[in-house]
Amino acid sequence: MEETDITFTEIFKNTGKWILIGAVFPILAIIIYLIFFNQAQSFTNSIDMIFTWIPSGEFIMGSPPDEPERDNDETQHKVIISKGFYMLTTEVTNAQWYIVMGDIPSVWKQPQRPVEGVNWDDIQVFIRKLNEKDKTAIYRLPTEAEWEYSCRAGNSSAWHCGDNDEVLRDYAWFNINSGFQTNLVAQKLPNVWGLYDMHGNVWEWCSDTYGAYPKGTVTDPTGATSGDTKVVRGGCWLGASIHNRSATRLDLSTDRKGNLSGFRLVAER
Ligand SMILES: [Ca+2]
Ligand SMILES: [Ca+2]
Repeated sequence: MEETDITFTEIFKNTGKWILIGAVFPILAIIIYLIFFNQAQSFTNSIDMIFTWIPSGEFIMGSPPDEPERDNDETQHKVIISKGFYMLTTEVTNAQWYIVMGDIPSVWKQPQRPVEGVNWDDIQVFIRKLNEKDKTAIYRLPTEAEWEYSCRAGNSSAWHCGDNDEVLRDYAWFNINSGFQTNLVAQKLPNVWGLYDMHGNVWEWCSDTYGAYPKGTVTDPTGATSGDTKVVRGGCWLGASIHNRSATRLDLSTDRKGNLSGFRLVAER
């Protein structure tokens, strides 16, 4: 018995060494891949928010002079988005707001409808609390440029799905099809980057102070340096298709709330 035990131990020592070497190399390879090559395409945080990766790039922000019903605050200029980021694939829902804030301020309170009845100041409180609660990422409102870049997803037409507002009905809730209320998020088709309801359902607050666009090319713009109002984007359930265009800009004071506006988040990690 004694001899057998010793022999077994010897064998284990030898093979164990090779098992160890065999195991270390794949683990090293995986670590190197994760550090240098992998940017996860999406992630879900602790309150079931699904974020998708938006790559860095550049685009023409604003609308061309011949776009029907455009506004004069949409002057085209080139914007460079120097860093990729994660964008929430849906508007923040009542369920997600409730988990963080403990109330549902919306007129339409179903869990999977977008939260509305929240102003820019309320959203700052939500973001601070979410950042305390969930350490998966750092959360903030998108800049107006990040919002339009994400909405267009490489498209320069009036809506991310083209210039025909008949087609828009498959992608957005607006006055033609909303039933004059918010609708559950992510029921319509997403844009090519996987984002739902960028047009319609609820207006989406951005971080920027509203002002005239800069002239010429800008990198990672963050809005006007002074002003009393913040930007909302994308239109809502009440608006006509022309008010839901990719380039449409509206501004509201930070304490303004109503059942037309909600928000989505950017995550950095
Ligand atoms: Ca929306
Ligand atoms: Ca405008």
